[in-house]
Amino acid sequence: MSLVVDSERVLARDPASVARAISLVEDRRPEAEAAAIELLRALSRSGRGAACHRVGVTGPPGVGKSTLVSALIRGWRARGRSVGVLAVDPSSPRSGGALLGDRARIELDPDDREVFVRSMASGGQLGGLARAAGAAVEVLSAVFDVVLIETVGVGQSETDIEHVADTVLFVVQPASGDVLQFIKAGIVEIPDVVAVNKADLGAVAVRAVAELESALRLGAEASGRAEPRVLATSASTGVGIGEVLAALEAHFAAVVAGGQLPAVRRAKNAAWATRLFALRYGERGVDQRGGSRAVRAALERELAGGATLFEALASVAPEP
Ligand SMILES: Nc1nc2c(ncn2[C@@H]2O[C@H](COP(=O)(O)OP(=O)(O)O)[C@@H](O)[C@H]2O)c(=O)[nH]1
Ligand SMILES: [Mg+2]
Repeated sequence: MSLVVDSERVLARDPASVARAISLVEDRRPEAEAAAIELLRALSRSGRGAACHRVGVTGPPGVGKSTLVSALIRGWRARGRSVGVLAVDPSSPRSGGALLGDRARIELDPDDREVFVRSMASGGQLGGLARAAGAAVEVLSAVFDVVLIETVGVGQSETDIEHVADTVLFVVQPASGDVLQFIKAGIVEIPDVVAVNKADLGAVAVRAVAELESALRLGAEASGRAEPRVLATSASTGVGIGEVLAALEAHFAAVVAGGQLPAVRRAKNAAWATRLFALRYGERGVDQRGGSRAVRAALERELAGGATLFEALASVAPEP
């Protein structure tokens, strides 16, 4: 495969070019990294990623994330917005539910060029997000109005999503112990919106909404963060989808209106870059660059100077 991807064709939403762009940022060979940096720089010059709304969708396996994502895609398409989806599949075979890719192929219009769905293996990485997910999100952000990132969240490990998303939607299902697990695992500080899916299961869903609301209220009081909306949904019948969509958009609109978006994204990028640095160079690499805080400060400087994620990592790399 040629390593050159035409950024103009990516920006024009040519599906094959978008797919190749993501393959390029996933490619770990050094020569691919140079081409990926080139491409990300060209996409970033377009300035198009600035207005994109990046939505992370996470939660335990089998709760209906993919079904909900399909419904959200249809909702945004009905509003004339283009949607790129990155579904990060767990490498573990012990997962419930179908892969979004398969579902989307069945339920969405295959000729609609304004929707793009891509799966990525998480490689068993802690946090469930693939190593290349941040760069893939950068690619999709330059191309689509909305980017959805679906990841499987299992307990405490699922915190990386907030570094690549502007808005985090947490999905749970009633009567599965999810609610309790959610509270115990300290995930209460991550979501901006919570969907209690499978509300068609009845009273048990109503109870789960109430329990979550009180837990999240306490969490918000403790952390000073805004209290997330909790909404009952039935992704398979479409109940509550419009409300979730509105809540996601309201969260993003508030961040944009407050003028915090550029600063929030810079901080998230720096946190994500620091995670990637540690994954790539290990504890020894971090120590060699003066510890985690120094690494983060150096990466922050690079990113503030306009470097892409990969460029920042390359400039801060430890001596071989
Ligand atoms: N009863 C009910 N089942 C649902 C609902 N949403 C999804 N499901 C089912 O739950 C299973 C897992 O859904 P999926 O979207 O693959 O879950 P994921 O693993 O979280 O992505 C599938 O059999 C879905 O048909 C819902 O709102 N109500
Ligand atoms: Mg899924």
